[in-house]
Amino acid sequence: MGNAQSGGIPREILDDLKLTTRFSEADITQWYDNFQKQCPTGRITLQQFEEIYGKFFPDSDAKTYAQHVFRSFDANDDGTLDFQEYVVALHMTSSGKSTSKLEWAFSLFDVDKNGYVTKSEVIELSQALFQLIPKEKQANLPSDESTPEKRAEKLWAIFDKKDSERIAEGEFIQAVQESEIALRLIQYDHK
Ligand SMILES: [Ca+2]
Ligand SMILES: [Ca+2]
Repeated sequence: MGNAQSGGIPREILDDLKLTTRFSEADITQWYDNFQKQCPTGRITLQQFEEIYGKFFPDSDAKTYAQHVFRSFDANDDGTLDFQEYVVALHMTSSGKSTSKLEWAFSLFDVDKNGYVTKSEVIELSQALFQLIPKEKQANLPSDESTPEKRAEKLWAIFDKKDSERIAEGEFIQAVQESEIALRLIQYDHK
């Protein structure tokens, strides 16, 4: 039963990742092989991570967003991610609204990791997300979503907080679960 080593990835890691991310065995195995080639040390640096994001977003500027994503997964702040952290990062950044994805989205917005999201953090992430949108798409956005600042205002209004207030994780998750607009504003959808 399941002793086969697919492409060198330890079975335990493969099973664990299949369970957490629902990615297919074939995809994970393929990424593992690529990861081993690109990162022989078994760890990916911020710079490599930015390069991968750059390939995902050839028509926009993903660098700032990539830095935020990296920060949110580099729990021990050592400037590297291992393969499992890397795949979970890919999974979390794909669109969706499961609780685990929204918990992660909260940690993405909580730039200073103090357990709350302030309006200035919302503005900071709105700017990073906006840079992911290709220029020609930016031109066609609705007028109340056409700049990072407007998008931050719109999102903050859904959170129903004063400018000086902050939002806790539970409130953040609830607001996004109840509002398709909020969900759309906290993530970039390739469609
Ligand atoms: Ca780390
Ligand atoms: Ca914070």
